[in-house]
Amino acid sequence: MISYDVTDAVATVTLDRPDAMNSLTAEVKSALLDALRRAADDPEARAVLLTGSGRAFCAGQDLREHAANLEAGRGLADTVRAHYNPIVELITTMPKPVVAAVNGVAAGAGASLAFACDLRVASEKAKFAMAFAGIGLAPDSGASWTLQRLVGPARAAELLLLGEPLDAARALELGVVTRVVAPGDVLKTAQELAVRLAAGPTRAYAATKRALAYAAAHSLPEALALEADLQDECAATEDHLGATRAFLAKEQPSFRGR
Ligand code: T3D
Repeated sequence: MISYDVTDAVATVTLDRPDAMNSLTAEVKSALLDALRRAADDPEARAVLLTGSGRAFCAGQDLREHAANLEAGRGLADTVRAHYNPIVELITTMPKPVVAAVNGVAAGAGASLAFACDLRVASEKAKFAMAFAGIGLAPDSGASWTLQRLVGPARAAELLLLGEPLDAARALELGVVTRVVAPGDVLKTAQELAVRLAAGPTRAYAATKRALAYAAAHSLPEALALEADLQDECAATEDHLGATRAFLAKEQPSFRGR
């Protein structure tokens, strides 16, 4: 259901349930959380790639399991708190960059997963479907937070209330995705981006993620204070010293993530 592989310092986590468009059962969500925890803790991995197998990235909640829960009187079976929230918190806070290779449709919580990543490479055939309202639900898995930061509050309201799918070209225009490429090039392009990030200053990237998340919900003086602390931390890294020396020697820096 979920595969995990580390190559060239990139941990690739693949949703592997193509017959159901990689939709998310409780079992898949637990396995996804485990794989993301493994990637976050893996000293061999300095960047993470999240993708789906087959023609979809992820169709969101498995609606067959969801219907069974509703019919049995279990409601949502607490999956938002137990699964979706920790998955999204982990993607957004893990101290390494996470790239989504959006190989096909990303719907509901599947779109939210892509929005939670730091960068998104999409297939020309991908689309983002804010499918929540279509089945009488409100956004979850962070879409209320991430989407408006990507496109602004007015567009986020439009996308979430009207639920009209966003094709890849429009997603690029609105800044939802970093790059749009031919379907056969999605994984390769996302891997190249992830490999590039994995060869970068991992601790500075971690600090950048923290600074961006913090600044989104704090005042300028508070953001400045955290920037100063994080810059002290970065300044004490081997990578910073090495890159500064490399600059002065007119050489390319070589980052080790330390
Ligand atoms: O506990 C909670 O539920 C709370 C959390 C909620 C978070 C959410 O994610 S809510 C949103 C849930 N997702 C959706 O509403 C999306 C439903 N799917 C679709 O709208 C469409 O299937 C797609 C836009 C994703 C793709 O459309 P299309 O035309 O390319 O494919 P299709 O023919 O509709 O689907 C192909 C198969 O995948 C089909 O199965 P079949 O008939 O071949 O056996 C379809 O039922 C299945 N499938 C697609 N999405 C889901 C799914 N099966 C289970 N769950 C799905 N989400």
